[in-house]
Amino acid sequence: MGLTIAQKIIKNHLVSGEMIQGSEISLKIDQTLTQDATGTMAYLEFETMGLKRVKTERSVAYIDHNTLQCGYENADDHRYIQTVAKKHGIYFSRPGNGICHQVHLERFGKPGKTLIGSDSHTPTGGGIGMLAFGAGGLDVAVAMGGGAYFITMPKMYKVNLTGKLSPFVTAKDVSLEILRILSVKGGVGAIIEWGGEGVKTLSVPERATITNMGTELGATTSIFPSDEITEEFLRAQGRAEDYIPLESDEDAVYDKIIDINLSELTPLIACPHSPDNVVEVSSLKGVKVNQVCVGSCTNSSLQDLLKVAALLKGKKISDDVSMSVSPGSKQVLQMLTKCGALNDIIASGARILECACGPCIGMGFSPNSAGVSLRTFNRNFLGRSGTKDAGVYLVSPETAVAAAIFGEITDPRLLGKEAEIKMPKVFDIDDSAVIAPASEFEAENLEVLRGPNIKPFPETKPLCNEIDVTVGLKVGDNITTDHIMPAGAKILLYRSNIPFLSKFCFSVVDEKFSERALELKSSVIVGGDNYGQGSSREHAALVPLYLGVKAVIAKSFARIHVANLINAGIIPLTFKNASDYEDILQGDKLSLKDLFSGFENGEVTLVNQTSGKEFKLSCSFTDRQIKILKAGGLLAYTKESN
Ligand code: MIC
Ligand code: SF4
Repeated sequence: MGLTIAQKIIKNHLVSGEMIQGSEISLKIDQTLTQDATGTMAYLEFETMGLKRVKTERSVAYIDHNTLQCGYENADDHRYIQTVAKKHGIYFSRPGNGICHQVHLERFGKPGKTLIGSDSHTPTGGGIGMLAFGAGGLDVAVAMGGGAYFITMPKMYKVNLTGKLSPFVTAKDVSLEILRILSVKGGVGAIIEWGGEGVKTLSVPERATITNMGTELGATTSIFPSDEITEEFLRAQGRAEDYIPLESDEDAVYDKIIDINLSELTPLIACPHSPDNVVEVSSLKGVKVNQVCVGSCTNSSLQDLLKVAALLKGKKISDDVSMSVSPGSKQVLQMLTKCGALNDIIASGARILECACGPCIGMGFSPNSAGVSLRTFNRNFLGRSGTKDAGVYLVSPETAVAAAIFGEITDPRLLGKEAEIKMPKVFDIDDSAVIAPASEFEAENLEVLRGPNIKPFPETKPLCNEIDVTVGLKVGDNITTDHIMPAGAKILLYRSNIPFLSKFCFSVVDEKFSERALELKSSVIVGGDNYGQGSSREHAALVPLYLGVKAVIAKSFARIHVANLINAGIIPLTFKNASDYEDILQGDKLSLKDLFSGFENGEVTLVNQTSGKEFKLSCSFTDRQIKILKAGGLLAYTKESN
C-alpha cells in the first residue's frame, strides 16, 4: 500500500509505536521553535529538566508576541529568553525580526523534516512540506532535550484541488472554504494533505496561509507536497540545498477526500466569533467597518503585502476606518521599503505596526467599543481583540483593502483590475537579527538573567486513587483557550507569573471563577464538545492546575489542549453518553472513584454526591500518560524517571 506525504515523514522519524491509526506513536523531532508568550515557560521547564544543550538540528526562540513594553516585565522575559537560548544552543530571533511562523518559513524550515513549536500555528511549515506540529511548552522542552514527541497516529484526509483561483479570490478564501465545509472540529485527529493539479497554481506563501489555518480545523497538522514551487521559494531564500521533492504515492490511501475547485471559489468572510462562521463577502455588503488589520502569521508575507500596496496605491482609506499593517518579518518590511511599496501603504493613510503578532493577540490596536473589525488573521474568538463587544471578521488582504477604501464590507472584485505584482527571484537575505548560540565551552560561564516577574512552576502532587471535587464551572461547546486563559496586552506580560495570571482564568465567561476555584481548593470543570480548541498555550492547563482543578470532564477535547492537561497532571475525562452532561450542574459535589484501575480499563466511575446519580466516564490513556498523570504531570514524571 502506498504512503501519504505525512506517512512518509512519520516513517522516517518513528521512534516508537506502529503507524496504526489511533495508536500512540512517538517521533524524532528535527527542529523546534518557541515564541515569547509560551517560550518563557518552555525554557523554565527545559532548565528544570537539567539539560545542558539542545539536541535538535535547529531550535529557534522567537520574540514576536509580547513586544509591548509598558513596564519591565516583557523586556525582562526577552532578556531571559535571549540568555537562556545562548547558553543552551538555541538561535534567538530578536524582537522586530518577525512573527515566528513567517520567519521560520523564510529562513529555517526544510521539507521532509519534523518541527514542533510552542504555538498552535506551527503547521504553517507544512507550506514547504515540513511535518510541523503545535505543542505545549513542556513537549517542546522535552523535544529540545532530544526526547521524542508523542501523538496519536492520525487519520489522513486529502483535499484535492482543481482549477485556478479567480482574480481577487485568494488562499485565505481556500482556508475559509475548508472551514465552511469541515467546521472548527472537522480536522480533529487528522492530518490534512493538499494535493491535486490545483496545488501547482499556489505559491509557498499561499500554501502556508492554508496550512496555517488548518489549525482552526482542529487538525493535527496540514501539509503540501514539496515540488518545483517549493524549490523556487527555497532558492529565492538562498537555501536551494534544503530542497527535497516529496509527494504522496499514487496508491496512498486517505480516510476522506474533499474536492475543491479553485475556479469556483468566491471571496469569503468568517463572521464573529468563530473562524468557521463563513459566508460570502457579498452577502454582508454595506456593513459599516471601523477597523481593518492586515498581518498575522496567516497573511503577512511579501506577496500579501505587495498586493495590499498595489491595491492601495494612489488611493486613500475611508475617513471612518483605522487601518493597520504589520509585516510578517524584517525581510518583508525591508523589501517593501526598497521597492517603494511601503510608501504606497503609508500614503493611503494606513498605520504601520512592527513586525510582530500585534493586534492578532490583542497586543494593541483593539477596536472601538462595539466596533466592526476586518482582519486578515486566523482567529476571531470572543474578546481576543481586547474589545469584548467588538465584531471581528476574518478576511483576505484583498477584502481587507476593499473595506478600508469603501468604509464598509465590499466584495473585493469591485476594486476593478487585479493587483499585478512581481515577486522577486531572489529575496534580500540578512540574518543579523538572529543571534547564534554560544559554543559549549563559552556557554559554561554564561549567566541566565531572570527578572522578578518570573515565578516558579505551580506545585504538583502525585495523584490519589479517589478524589472528591466540586464542579467549579460548567461551560458549553467549543470553549477556546482564549476563554480559559485570555491573552491581550494587559495579561500577556504575566505569562511567566502563573499566580498573577490565574486571576484572569475564564474571566471572559465568569469573572468570579478564579476566586471560587481557589476557595474550593479542589474542583473540576465541565465542558461540551471540542473543549480547549485554539492556542497551544499550556497556561490554559497550568493556571487551572494552580487553581486546584483536578479534572476536566467534557464531551470531547482539542488535541493540543488534552496533551497539555495530561502534562499538567489534570485528568481529561469524556462523557460516555453525551446526555450525562445534563446531569452535572455547577456547584455539584462529585467523587471520582478508583481512578487507577479506571485508567487501565478506560472507564472511570463518577458519583454525583449532590444528585445521587452515578455514571461512567471514558478515558483512553496510554501507559505513558497514566504514569504522567499518577506522577502529577510531565515535569514530575521526567524528574522521577531521570
Ligand atoms: C495564538 O494565536 O493564540 C497564540 C498566541 O499564538 C497562541 C500561543 C499563545 O497563547 O502564546 C497559539 O496559537 O498557540
Ligand atoms: Fe501570532 Fe496571531 Fe499567529 Fe498566534 S495567530 S502566532 S498571535 S500572529
